[in-house]
Order: sequence, then structure tokens, then C-alpha cells
Amino acid sequence: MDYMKLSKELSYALRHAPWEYELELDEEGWVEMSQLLVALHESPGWRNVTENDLEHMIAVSEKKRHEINAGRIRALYGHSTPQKISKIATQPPELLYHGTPVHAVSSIMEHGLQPRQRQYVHLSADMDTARQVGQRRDDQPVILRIQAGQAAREGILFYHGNESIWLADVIPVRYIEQD
Ligand code: HQG
Repeated sequence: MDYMKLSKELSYALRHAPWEYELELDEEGWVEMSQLLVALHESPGWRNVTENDLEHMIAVSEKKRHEINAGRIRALYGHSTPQKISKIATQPPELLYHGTPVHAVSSIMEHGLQPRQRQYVHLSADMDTARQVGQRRDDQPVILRIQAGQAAREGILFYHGNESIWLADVIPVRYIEQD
């Protein structure tokens, strides 16, 4: 089984277009695993997918994009569905990072970090992760440093995505630093 392809299909269903699979995300983004499997089984490529396959897919993925709990499954970040997934705000590390293409920097330094097509701004816990995120769009991305601790103390809300990804609603310019 192509687990990377399965992961992409799941991200599409659980982050962006659950209605195409006749799924409805709950407030925290969960769907019943059984409903997801019924939906997947309708597509020729995924007729034989099992719960074990989904567990294996998560286990072998280099990024923790999805999580399974008590018979339900959800995407941990990346959502673009109209209904905003509710997350519990938590204190972030003092510094977070954001990798972005060179061409985006002047706009970011003018308007701050905005979620754009997604529900939340995505931040990285370390520079390596930020570099990898930025390299999706630019060979030599710019790594911005975010004064997350300070921002949180001044009322900006942060949410945990996974061990290397944090989310926020917006990051105003005054918390963004560029070397
Ligand atoms: C940029 C992937 C101009 C922002 C990744 C980014 C990540 C602005 C782009 C996750 C801006 C949005 C999310 C402003 C933000 N002016 N550009 N004011 N504010 N931007 O894909 O953070 O592999 O929605 O810098 O690895 O790149 O799919 O966000 O370049 O973790 O699991 O607007 O998606 O994870 O792009 O990536 P995205 P992102 P997966």
C-alpha cells in the first residue's frame, strides 16, 4: 500500500474537503474512523484500506499529521474548512520560527503573519523544521524568528499542533524578527 498517497488523501479529506467524502468534522476536527473507512472504500484505489493501515500510515509518516483516538481520527493542523477547528490555547516556547519564500518577506514584515488559505498561521518549533516548510516554495527560504513567549504574554493565542508545529491566529509584525 502507498502510505504516502493514503496520507495525502486523508489530509485532503480531513483538512480541506470532508464534504467530498460525506464526512462532517466535529468542533475539534474528529470524524468516526468507521465513517472514514466507508468513504475511502468507495474509491477504487482504497477499497481494502483497514484501520490497521491508517495506524501504520501514521506510524511510518515522518511528520505527525494525523491522530487516532477512541475510534476517531483527525488532522492535527493545516485545516482550510470554513468552520474553524477549535483548539485550546497554550503557552508556546519563548521562540518559534517560520520558513517562508523570499518574495513573501516584505509583505509579512508589513502585515504580519496571516493564515492565508488556512485557519491558522503555522509556526515551527525549530529552525530545521522551518527550513523544510519554507523549502516547499523556495530553495533558499527565509527563516523568521517569532518572539512567541512575549506575544503570548501580551495576549496573542498559540495552539499546539504536534511536537514541531505550533499554530496561531495571526502574528503581528512587532513579534517577527529577521536576521
Ligand atoms: C505566507 C505543511 C505574504 C506564509 C508545512 C506561507 C507546514 C504571507 C504562505 C504547514 C503572509 C501560506 C503550513 C503575508 C503568511 N504576506 N505571505 N502577510 N502571511 N504568508 O502552506 O506555513 O506537509 O498555508 O509565509 O510543512 O507554509 O502539509 O502555510 O508561505 O507545517 O503536513 O503564506 O503545511 O505541512 O502557506 O505551511 P501555507 P505554511 P504538511
